[in-house]
Parts: sequence; structure tokens; C-alpha cells
Amino acid sequence: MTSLLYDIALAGKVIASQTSRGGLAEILGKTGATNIQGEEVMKLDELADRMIYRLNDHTGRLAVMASEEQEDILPVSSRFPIGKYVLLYDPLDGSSNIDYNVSIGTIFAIYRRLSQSGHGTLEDCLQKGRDLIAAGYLIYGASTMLVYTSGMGVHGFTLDPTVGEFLLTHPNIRIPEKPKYYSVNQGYEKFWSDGIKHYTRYLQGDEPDANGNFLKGFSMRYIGSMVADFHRNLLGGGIYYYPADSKNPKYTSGKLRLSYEGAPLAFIAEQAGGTSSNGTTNLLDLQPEGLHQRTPLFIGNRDLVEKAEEFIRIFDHQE
Ligand code: FBP
Repeated sequence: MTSLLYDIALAGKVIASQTSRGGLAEILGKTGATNIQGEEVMKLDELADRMIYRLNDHTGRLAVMASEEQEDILPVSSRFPIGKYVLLYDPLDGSSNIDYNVSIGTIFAIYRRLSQSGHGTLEDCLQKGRDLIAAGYLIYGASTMLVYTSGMGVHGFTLDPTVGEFLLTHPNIRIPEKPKYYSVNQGYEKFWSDGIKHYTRYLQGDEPDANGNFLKGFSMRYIGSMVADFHRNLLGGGIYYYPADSKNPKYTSGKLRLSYEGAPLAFIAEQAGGTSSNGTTNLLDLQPEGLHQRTPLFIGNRDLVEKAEEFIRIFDHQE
């Protein structure tokens, strides 16, 4: 598994070498294609997707892969040995920010295969987050970082471009008990349920909880790249949420994908002392039904996530 993490780190270095050159690298803009999500594919989405696949399809470590950019599972070519691990990934998170030099990232989730032998299957890719053996993300920002967990704490590494290596800079990351931030696209407020509207006013300190307690009010920060918003809250304390909304018929059950966005970040949050929810259930306990299944998502400090569940229970009658 360590070698698999190295392969992912190498893909991250290659992607970082492109993102850091931005307009110089002819890497900005759209390809003109639309992906399975119905989203316009950015050139960097395509490059990152190809890079991660190519750097992992021949190593003999993987049985199957799945990507946000590809409709179906990605079997390992029969030309190469087939391994025991399963890799799911969002090659480029925060695509809408690529052309604006804003932090973006890559998210990955690693499972052990369930199928006995031969090519991996869809079932291998539809495992609950509780069965993750490792998960992490790369963030391409002021510096490039790799943050991961294999169930023994969360550790952050920073890419030293002078030696081309990720060096340990953030050992054993713990979400600070005292949160500072809430992160949500408040531009969509009018499309939210009552529970989410009341909860957001609670985070702003404008409304009490069920026990009549007011918060002092948190600072709102929203980059629009989940990896970057999650990373800030992981280090500074806070909650990121993307609830279901009525704005887009596609997002009535949330925008973000359970298998390669929600579950891996939920595993990291849990390992760092935080938690996650879809509004009623921990994301790690959700059984994915489809590769690109969407979910409402609340992730960060445990008490803030549990508070979200409480407001949803009270105002949206979701027992
Ligand atoms: P992708 O870029 O991988 O599709 O991820 C979804 C995402 O960009 C998140 O990173 C981000 O938090 C969210 O969507 C932004 O959505 P919106 O523009 O609706 O706020």
C-alpha cells in the first residue's frame, strides 16, 4: 500500500508541475467535452484523470479504479498483473476555480478488493466508507500538499520543489476543538430547507439552538474548492457543508459524490477527531448504490455536524 501512495504522490507531483505553470502550460480552459456529471471538462481535469490512471494501471497493485471523470469502472489492462487494491479518485476537485489561480485538489480513496481474483468489479468500488483502508487528498495551492490517513491518524506532507519530494510537515493533524469557520455557498440559501436556513443562522450567532444557546458567530469562508475549504477547516476548525437544494433538479440529493469526495474526506475528518453526515447518517455508514451517487454533505467539527443533524431533525422532520 505504501507503494500505491507513492504512485499517487508521483501523479500529484506531475499535476502540480502543470497547475503551478497555469497559463504558461496551455493547461487552462475547457476541452469542449462534457463528462458523466454533465459538467464541462477542463483541460486540467482531463490531464489529471489520465495521469492518475496511467501511473497506476501497470503497477500490479490495483484490481480496478474509478474516476469522477469516467462513467464506468476502469479495469486494469490484462497486459499487466492485477493487484488487491481498489482506487477511486476525483482527479481535479474545484474545477470551477482552475482558470482563476485558486487552490484546487485531487481526492483519493483506497479499499481492499472484495472479489477473489481476476479483474476487479463494480462491487469492489461500491464499498462503505467504513471499509476504507486509506484516503487522502492533494492540494495545489500556495504550496502543494499531500494529506492522508491509513487509519493511524492524519498526516500532512509538503512538496519541496527543490528536491521533488513530499516532506512530513504536519504530523498527526487534529481538528481544533474551538472551530472558527463555516463554509457553504450561501448564494443558494433561498433553495435550502428550513433546517439548513435555521442552522446557518445559528452558525452566524443569530439564532439559538434547541436549548436556547447562541454561538458568538463564526467567520464565513468559501473558496468553492471543497479540498481547500476542507483543508482550512481541518487545520483551523470549522464545518464545510453542501446540503441538498432545490436550485438544480440534479442536486436534490446534494451535489457532491459519496464514493470519491464524501467518504474519503469523512475518513480523514474522523481520524482527526471530527465527523461527517448526510444530515441524518454518518457518511462512512452509507452504502453506495452507484459510482457517481450524490449526497448532502456536512463535515468538520463533531459538535457542529451533530448540531446540523439536530436542526434538520427539528425543522425538516427528518427523524
Ligand atoms: P468538482 O470540481 O470535482 O466537480 O467538485 C465539486 C466542487 O467544485 C467542490 O470542490 C466545491 O466545493 C463545489 O463543487 C462548488 O460548487 P458550487 O459552485 O455550486 O458552490
